[in-house]
Amino acid sequence: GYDLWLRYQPLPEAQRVAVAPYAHSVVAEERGSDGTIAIAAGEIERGLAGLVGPSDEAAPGSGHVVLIGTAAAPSIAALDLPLTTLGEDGFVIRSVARGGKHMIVVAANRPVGVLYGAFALLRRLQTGADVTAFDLRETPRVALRLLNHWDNLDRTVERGYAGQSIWDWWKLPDYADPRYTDYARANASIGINGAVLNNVNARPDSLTGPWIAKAAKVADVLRPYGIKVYLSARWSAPVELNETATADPLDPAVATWWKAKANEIYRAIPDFGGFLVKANSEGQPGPQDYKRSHADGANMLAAAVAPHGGIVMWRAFVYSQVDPEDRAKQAYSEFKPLDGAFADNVVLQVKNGPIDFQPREPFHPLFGAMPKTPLMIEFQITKEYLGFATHLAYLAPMWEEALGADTYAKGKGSTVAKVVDGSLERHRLTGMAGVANIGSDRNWSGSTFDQANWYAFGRLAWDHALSSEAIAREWAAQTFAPDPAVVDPVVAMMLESRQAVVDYMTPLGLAHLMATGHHYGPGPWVSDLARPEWNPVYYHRADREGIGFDRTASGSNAVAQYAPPVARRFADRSRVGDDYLLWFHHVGWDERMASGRSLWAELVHRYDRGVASVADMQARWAALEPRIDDARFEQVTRFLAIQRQEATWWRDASIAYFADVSKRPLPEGVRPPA
Ligand code: GCW
Repeated sequence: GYDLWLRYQPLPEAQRVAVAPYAHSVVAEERGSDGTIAIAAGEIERGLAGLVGPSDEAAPGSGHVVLIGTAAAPSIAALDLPLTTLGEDGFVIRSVARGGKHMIVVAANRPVGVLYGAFALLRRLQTGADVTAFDLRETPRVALRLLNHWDNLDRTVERGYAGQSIWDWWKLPDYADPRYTDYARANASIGINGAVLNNVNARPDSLTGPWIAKAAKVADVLRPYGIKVYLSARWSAPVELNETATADPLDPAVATWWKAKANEIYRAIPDFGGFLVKANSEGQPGPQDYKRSHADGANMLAAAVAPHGGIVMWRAFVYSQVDPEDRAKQAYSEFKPLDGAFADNVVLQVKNGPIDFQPREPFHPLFGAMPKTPLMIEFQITKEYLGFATHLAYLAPMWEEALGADTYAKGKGSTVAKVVDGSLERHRLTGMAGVANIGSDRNWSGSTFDQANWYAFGRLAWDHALSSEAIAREWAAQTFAPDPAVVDPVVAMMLESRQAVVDYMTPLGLAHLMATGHHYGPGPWVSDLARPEWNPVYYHRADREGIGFDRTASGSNAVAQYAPPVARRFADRSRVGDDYLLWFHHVGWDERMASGRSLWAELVHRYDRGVASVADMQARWAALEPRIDDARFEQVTRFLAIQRQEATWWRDASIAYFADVSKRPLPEGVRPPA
């Protein structure tokens, strides 16, 4: 599992023979002068050697070559390729025939584009491309394609299920684990170009000299792969380090401190990306502690990094007692009035949904609501609320759903994706952030199938128009084998997996029913936590009559935060659809659903369906035994067994609880847990 999707196993015979003549003829004129080009050339050689294996056809002298480089390479310049429209990161791949000889050309404006092209070439070869027919042009849809590590300085990882942090802070900066290079390579292969190294629940120490030196060493390793380093900043750092008396953003001493701090960081890391900030949320300090706004805070930090070309990513994940009526409304209430108040190098980082990375949420109402402010989307790759590393849940369908949601901000077709990629309001500062699921486990992500979520995040950040199915197919072909007998069933499992989790954990628009703190396993009955919005009962609102959170005008009216056509649909019990029904409505247990069942019967049906999906995944996987190596086959088999048991636990515990609240009889076959 360590090799991820970069295994480069021998191709099927017919294709192997076609690719072999190129295997020893990579021409890269800038190889000696540019580290990134050298990496790209080396990657193609390594990849082709694996895909072709030892073979006669691979003997040098075939005359076929792979030619890579930027326009600074004479052979590339001579081809007169249309590079100008490729921007900073785009690339072209062309098959060119010259006198019976064939060339595959990978060209870009910058070396990193060539590196992306190299990985794209290898990916295409593993998914059946014809070597003589390349005519490909790709540019990424967003500028910032970032991983957010919630990694603490003691190497624990908040919501991490794949072992310790890969950043070995103790040995840095004197020793850089070779794993950092493998990390960079894997990320470059999917177009990731930035990493926030430390947790958004940040410590002040991470901004002190010794830690800056450690981050600088990591930055040195990641740089040739086109990956910039960013840091999470703790708002109160200057006070906690005893260097200022206050953290008030309008106090000149505070602004001066951050300027000096930025200068210090840029001396060590000249291409430092900037800061990520979680402020006034879940106990993190922030400008509101000084009666200043999020904009006051973000702009002060932005001024400190602006001279160096840095940015500030200010998170919109805030909730406190301000809006006790409905937590889902708070971010919009706080940020919407600040539209237009942020500096040019500030981008708001908004989670896909208004609560918190639930298995299914409607899109966040801030998307489309702040036209003057660039908005990044934040997804959680690590599966805090979807069964940690053991449950199989492929998340691309969830992200696809969020990106495809129509905000109607400028009429029909104003999708979240268009807000995020800047095309709706012509923003240039665009991006997607994914909370990493990477740790020091041998397989990086805690399970084989969780590698697919890392992969899919990168691919969607590169091109949100890719379908979750297409991404699953690529991943399965590279990770297991490019054989339909493997790819088809694996992809089928992946595509049903997320809905399965929704069904057995939070069906019909329910949310936040997980057990307290760790969020693993069911806890819909919990009602005694200090803050109302920490309790699952706050979210499901089940009583004798019905279940669901009324967010229409008769309730919290959260629907009013959406553009009118969306608000009308969500508020309309007959048009909202089953998936978001109980998110927006409190519905009587006996009311009829689209299926013709009563709500109670539908709820039970969904829980059952979720468990049945897991059984289905088990059967599909079992049939793959002859085609998958023992180690991975065995681990997935055992994890699916855990998932089956726990899906049943979720179903039985949830139904038993809701049966008790609603005073309905327990359906047959449901065993209330002890
Ligand atoms: O999902 C919640 C998590 C917290 C996390 C927070 C956030 C980093 O339970 O662990 O803190 O979101 O996104 O800030």
